[in-house]
Amino acid sequence: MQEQELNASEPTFIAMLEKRWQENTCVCVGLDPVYDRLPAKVRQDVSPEDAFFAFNREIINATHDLVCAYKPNSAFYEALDDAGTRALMKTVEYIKQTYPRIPVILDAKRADIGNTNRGYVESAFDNICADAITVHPYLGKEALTPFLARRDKGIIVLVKTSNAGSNEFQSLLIGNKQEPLYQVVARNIAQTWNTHGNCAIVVGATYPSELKQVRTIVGDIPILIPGIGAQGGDIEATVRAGKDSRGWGMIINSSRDIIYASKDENFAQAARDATQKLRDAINSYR
Ligand code: OMP
Repeated sequence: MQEQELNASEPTFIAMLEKRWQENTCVCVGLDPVYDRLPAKVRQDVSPEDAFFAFNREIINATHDLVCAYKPNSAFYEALDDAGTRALMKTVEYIKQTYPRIPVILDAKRADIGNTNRGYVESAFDNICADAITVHPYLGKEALTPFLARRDKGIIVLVKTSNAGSNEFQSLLIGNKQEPLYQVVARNIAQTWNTHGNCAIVVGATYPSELKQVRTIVGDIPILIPGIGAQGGDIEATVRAGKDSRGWGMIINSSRDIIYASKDENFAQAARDATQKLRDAINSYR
């Protein structure tokens, strides 16, 4: 596998993230638009593609100074077919051109055999131009090598997901030590996958005690934490369990609670208010 050389003039995903944390924000806004939920004003007289893009642009313009990252989830764009893919690409391009210091996480939860992963890598990083991608660990490090070789990008691996049924596999006790699988995944990432310092992991805010365990295992590796807001994760418990040794290290995502804070014409201002409230609450517990 050809290793990607670092371009000194282009900051890595992790470097971009560190800068945003220094600006006192751990909030990630999830750009997860659903056509029927968009304000009528945004949908009026335009194609679904333009409606998605206009909605995202308004949310981004209203929140850019408050966030450490944006996270579009590809499912919401794939649901619109080609038009959705174009809206996703326009959204990432808009962030890159207008707010180039804000990293974009493509939430696509990819991973296949190594050869196939080359296609995912090209799509996410060279076509869509995201700074990071979410992947699942099921096929192991060997298969993920095309992702891990991209030193410039963030490879964000699922460890303990926020959904109610995540225990089915992720908490199975395995090995001589009878450890939960998610802890073994976290340890492997910290000890053997992160040789280029480009890994991050995902732990849901709905599992604060697991989050605390994982933080102990992975040290200061960044943790993407979804599940605040619509899924009911508690902000105080999340921050106390998830912060790193410096008091940051978290990418705390909220999607629906922010982007649908209002369905009216004031939706962008409402998204800003919700983002600010979340940022301030997080900071009050750091
Ligand atoms: P809201 O529940 O609307 O805030 O959205 C959460 C976002 O985070 C969605 O895009 C989910 O797909 C994503 N997510 C989870 O909710 N749980 C996880 O365990 C992992 C993710 C993710 O990887 O971002």
